[in-house]
Amino acid sequence: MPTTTYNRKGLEYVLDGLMRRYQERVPDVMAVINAMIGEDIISRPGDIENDHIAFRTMGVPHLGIASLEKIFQHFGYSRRDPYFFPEKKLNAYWYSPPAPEFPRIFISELRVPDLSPAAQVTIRNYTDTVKSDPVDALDLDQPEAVDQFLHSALWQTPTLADYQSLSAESEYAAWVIYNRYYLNHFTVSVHNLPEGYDTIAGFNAFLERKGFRLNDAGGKIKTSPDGKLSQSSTVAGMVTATFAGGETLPIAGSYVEFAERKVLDQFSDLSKTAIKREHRREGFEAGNADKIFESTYNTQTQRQG
Ligand code: OOG
Ligand code: NI
Repeated sequence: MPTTTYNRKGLEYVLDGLMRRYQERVPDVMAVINAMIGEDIISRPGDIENDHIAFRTMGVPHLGIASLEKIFQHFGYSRRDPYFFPEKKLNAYWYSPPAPEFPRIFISELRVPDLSPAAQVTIRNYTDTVKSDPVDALDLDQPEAVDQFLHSALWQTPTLADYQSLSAESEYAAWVIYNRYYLNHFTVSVHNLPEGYDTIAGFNAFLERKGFRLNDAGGKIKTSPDGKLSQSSTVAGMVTATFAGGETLPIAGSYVEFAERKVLDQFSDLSKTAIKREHRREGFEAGNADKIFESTYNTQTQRQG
């Protein structure tokens, strides 16, 4: 790992700002944390290891991954492996943090040119007002400015009709046109939790006992082919969206994810206390991610039972 110099305080400020808005919008965040405290799994919210956070973006000129990634690269993050989701028409990368106490970041992007001409026009009607990369105009050494940027509108509030027509073709497109850079999820690392809660199977059982609804696309546990990365997630709660004409509609907001990274075979003889992040399975898995995206899709949010 190269040594990087980065603004640690600034990064903490930006991540705290993201988490604060996310907690306010997503009741499941505090509900999960409080359930963990109530069950003595942790004693305070700060005990949770955040495996990663995730953003969604529009792949159009001046926006998308190429724009948003610059913020996190400035704070010492490094771009890692690419992922491609042909059916959902998405690209993604993950980013490793400058120090292991910070979360990884997963940024995806809608492949707008792959959509129908009509959907492209609808999206470009909003995003074409952005004439240059807004991140280039930001002073990245001012964490307050970055925090503001991540929570302000990049384009006009969509109309209900545009939201609905986009949603019919790409639920991801509809999610981004309304929700923008709001945090899509944070992720509780389960492998360092007390026994019984330190596997996705055990943690899911706890969550369901507490009444949380889990995304069941591809099964409630998504596991990589190497068997070393297992993930699950809640179904996104609904937020009341207010559209350009003043109409309101409950739409999918954000969700909470859970991840278990197993120790790599070459470190299998390490004692439990010697195991650090670098000894565990890194990165992401396209097959898992493909199903996790559906945490905000109608097939999950409108599911009965
Ligand atoms: C991201 C879905 C993928 C993961 O950990 O693989 C993901 C999203 O829903 O935007 O988070
Ligand atoms: Ni994730």
